[in-house]
Amino acid sequence: MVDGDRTWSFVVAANRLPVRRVWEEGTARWVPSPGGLVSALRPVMADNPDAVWVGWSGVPGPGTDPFEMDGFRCHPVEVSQGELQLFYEGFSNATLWPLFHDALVPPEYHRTWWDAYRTVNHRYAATVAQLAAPGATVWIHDYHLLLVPGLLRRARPDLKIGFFLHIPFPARELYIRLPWRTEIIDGLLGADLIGLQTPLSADNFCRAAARVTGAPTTNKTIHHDDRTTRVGAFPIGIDAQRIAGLAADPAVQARSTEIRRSLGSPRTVLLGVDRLDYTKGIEVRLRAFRELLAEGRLSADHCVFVQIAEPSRSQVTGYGEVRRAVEQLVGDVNGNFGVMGHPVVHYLHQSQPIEELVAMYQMADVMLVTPLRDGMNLVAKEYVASRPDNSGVLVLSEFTGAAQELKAAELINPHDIEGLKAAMESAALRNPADARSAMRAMRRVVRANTAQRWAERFLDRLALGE
Ligand code: GDG
Repeated sequence: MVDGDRTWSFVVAANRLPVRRVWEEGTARWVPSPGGLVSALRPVMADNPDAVWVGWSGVPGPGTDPFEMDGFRCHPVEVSQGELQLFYEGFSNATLWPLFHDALVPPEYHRTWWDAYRTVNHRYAATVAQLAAPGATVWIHDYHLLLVPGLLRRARPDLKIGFFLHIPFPARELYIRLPWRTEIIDGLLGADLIGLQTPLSADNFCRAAARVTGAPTTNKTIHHDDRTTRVGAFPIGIDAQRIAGLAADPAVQARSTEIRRSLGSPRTVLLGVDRLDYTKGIEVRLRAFRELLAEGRLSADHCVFVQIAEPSRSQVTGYGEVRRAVEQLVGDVNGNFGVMGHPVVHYLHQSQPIEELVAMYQMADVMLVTPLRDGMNLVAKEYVASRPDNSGVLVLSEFTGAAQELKAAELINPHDIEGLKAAMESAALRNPADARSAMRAMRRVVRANTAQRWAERFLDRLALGE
């Protein structure tokens, strides 16, 4: 039990808590919710008696009392079923998500969604204001909570406020379509430090802020309302040690061998691992694969393509469509190129535990990460961290944050299908020795910029105040 009336010197606020509520045989319990953010913040949160995490439990309806789980002190925020539809599925995932990903599907603008977004952001800000000790540091995360820095600044001018955006910030010309563009920029400018995944996103944000507020922006600082907000690129990393540990685990290795055998021990395994999201470019890579098979440049006798598509946001516009398109392509490729008992594409629309993902990373010769737009893409980094023998080829979209760091990957433009096909073909036929130096270079990057380092760099800069 955690004392709900006490205050804390370090507060993290994110849409979700680091744990989620599950119901088994009529009883509810909390289970850890693995993910990049949780492992990044573990070193600065877990077992720090003065740190608390504010977020939603994942279950709509009345909140529960604060509690401690897996070393994290958690303070749940209530989100109702109606708010879930308007704030989460609506404004967060059908307005902001598509707009911030280059309007890959048309963003929808509804005033009722915006009202709910404001209400929920007010609730988060009020909760944090009540929990933060005098002069505390607060770190707010992602596009669900863009108004919280400003609301909090007004309520608690004494706080040090950091904000990190996990998704891209779009070009100014796109951003200014948003009917509430001024309110959102004002909200963000309540922070002392705003972190983005890439220098391009940081530039985009500064330009949008200058356009909307008319405030002078110099060298990644914005002066507005007698305050200065600093803006910087802080590319997120992964818990490389944990992934490497799993890759070295004999049980995971055995599973990897078993999966490959179950695929018919093909010469080349190509792999995609994504949330089933229209930003991830799953269709593009399937179409490229189909053409390579049709042109005889790759052969179904030697190649197998495995696509893991984690179910995601099935109620939101655009997600049903991408699922149907992907499943139709899988059926088409298998119908035309598979043989009885040996499909050429293996497709799972199921969530997989990280151990299973690492076993797949280990058995894949070619990893296909082809998003049309992605803030970072942790899957690319996890693949690299799972290849201790330096084998394997990463085909990586230029439009991911990861491409800024993993320059030795086989970089592709996912809009250029001929270029993508050429990269997939050469990756599938690559001499393993040629691939080794690229993988070695990428492994150095992934090991140097871990999630833990990312959190330290952000928090150090926030503490410095310059
Ligand atoms: C957003 C931004 C940014 C676990 N089980 C499955 C699964 N996981 C884990 C993966 C990986 C994570 O989920 C997915 O992270 P990504 O970065 O690839 O993608 P998003 O979910 O879109 O994350 C992104 C990230 O925030 C962090 O800042 O990099 O740009 O969009 O750790 O191991 N993943 C999949 N299936 C599973 O069953 N696909």
